[in-house]
Amino acid sequence: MKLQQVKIYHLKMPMNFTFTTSFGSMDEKELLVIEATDEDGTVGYGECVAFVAPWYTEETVKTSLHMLEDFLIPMLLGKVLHHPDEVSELFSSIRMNNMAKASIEGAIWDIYCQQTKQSLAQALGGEKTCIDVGIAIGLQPTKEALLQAVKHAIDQGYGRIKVKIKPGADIEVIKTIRQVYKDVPLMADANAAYTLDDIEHLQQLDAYQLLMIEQPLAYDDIVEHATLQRALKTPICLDESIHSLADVKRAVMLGSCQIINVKIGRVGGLTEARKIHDYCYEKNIPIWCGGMLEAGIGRAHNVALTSLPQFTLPGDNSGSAHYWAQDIITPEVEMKDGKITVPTTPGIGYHINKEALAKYTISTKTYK
Ligand code: OSB
Ligand code: MG
Repeated sequence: MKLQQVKIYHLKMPMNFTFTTSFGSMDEKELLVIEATDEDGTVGYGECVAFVAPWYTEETVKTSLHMLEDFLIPMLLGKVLHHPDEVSELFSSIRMNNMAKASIEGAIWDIYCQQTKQSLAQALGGEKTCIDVGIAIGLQPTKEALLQAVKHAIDQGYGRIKVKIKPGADIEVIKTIRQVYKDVPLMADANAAYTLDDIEHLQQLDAYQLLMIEQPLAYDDIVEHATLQRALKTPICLDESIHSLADVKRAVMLGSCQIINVKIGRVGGLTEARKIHDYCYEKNIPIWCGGMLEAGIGRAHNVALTSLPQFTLPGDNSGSAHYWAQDIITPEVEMKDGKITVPTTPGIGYHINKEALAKYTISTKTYK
């Protein structure tokens, strides 16, 4: 492989719903689509999952553009690569900026898979033919809206419900759902909204058989989560705190969590995500694939990654139609009876819908 050209599409896509977390609300998504062309003409696609504002991690759409344009793309153009695993090694001299790194690494994985005539799932070592998926429900304005959203999700077939919580909208939220749905696999995501002062408060969640509580404490903490985990029966799952396999090892060493949420963008790409998978497989630590409200390309990468065996818990990878009036891939990612079929055709397994891509594009830039 030798990259000859990279084209970045900057998209703005209206969402089907307003997504509210402990930080604030979103009803549209800006994202970058990375179109990389090899010297042999093979074209691969990646998606940058960073948001416009740095509320989840430090990255934004603009910082990603900057990193891609000024550092990452120049490192890759004209460089001979034998395997996509070499990309993260090449990028190791650049600190963090994992979503930017992952976006172009993903496009290179796509090229590699097409050239070697294998699906992305297969190239990563995926075994499942279909994956179980869950849904993430944002904070709702009323109890009625919350129950309505949960009912809709269950009716659609989602096998695991995640709800966002924050101080003032936590125990009641979970209690409201549990009173109606006694057995539904349920979990809560706090997006770093609590501190160790809330230990006793959070212990109330132990009464509701939650699968886990995701990222209760600070976005950059691994140490205090160990204290909280010792005080809770409910398993802790780390999301924001995990940027690498090294972070996973630290969390395991300290007992900061029992479950890991793996996001390709947050950990810097598929190669690092697979390393985390392999480590957790060995240690028998349950993992699942998190979501970043992806458009189709990022979603396709998530589906492929989730086909690996240690992704034993349903991820936040709902079907395209949940998020978008029209996705940018064809066919769209389809969820049926709580499952998504893993594609077997070479590459990411979906085609780019050029018309939809053009419709949502607000600017493009080409690098050669
Ligand atoms: O914390 O997992 C999170 C969305 C954006 C940023 C962070 C998170 C989320 C989700 C939604 O929970 C997952 C999805 O449906 O893509
Ligand atoms: Mg989360």
